[in-house]
Amino acid sequence: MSFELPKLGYAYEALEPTIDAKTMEIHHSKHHQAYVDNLNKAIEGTDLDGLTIEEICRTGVEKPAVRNNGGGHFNHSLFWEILTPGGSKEPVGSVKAAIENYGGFEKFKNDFSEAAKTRFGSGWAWLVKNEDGSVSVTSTPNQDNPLMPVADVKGTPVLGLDVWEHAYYLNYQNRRPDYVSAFFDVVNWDKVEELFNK
Ligand code: MN3
Repeated sequence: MSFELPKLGYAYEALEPTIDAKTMEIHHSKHHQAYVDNLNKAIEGTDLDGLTIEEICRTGVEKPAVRNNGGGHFNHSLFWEILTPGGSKEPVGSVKAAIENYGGFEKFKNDFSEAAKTRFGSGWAWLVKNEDGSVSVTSTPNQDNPLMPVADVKGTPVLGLDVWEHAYYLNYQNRRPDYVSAFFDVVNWDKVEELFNK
């Protein structure tokens, strides 16, 4: 069984002006496709073949090709899902309550933005659900994620932001902070809530 590139629930241009159509097209159809293809090659004929992408991230990332491409596939699949044209402005439901306990939406936004802006080089910023139902903010290098045993903060990712230059360079060039603050305009908090309750 091999992994496939997921279809987006919106058009490439639908997230403009936050994320431009060309960036979305290259990011989804080239970068993510390459992670999928290379992951399939890396697991073919191994005992990882047949596991879910979450299982692979949790247990199978000793091999660099699996870590990089398995992470790449999981991370991007989540990223596309938590974006939506126009965004939904604020957290809802259980994740809203968890963010209140964390210190509130403003504190979360500040900490998440700081994590995204200060991640040196390529990587991701995350909101993760901990086992006790609380939330933490963290970041990971490259295509690592909080499901992986190698992560500093482990938990279930419910919101992620790609801060690789390929995610924003066409529109924002070196202005990663502008990309990070614009990101909040297109977050799908209903989807974050769904992931939180899974
Ligand atoms: Mn990317």
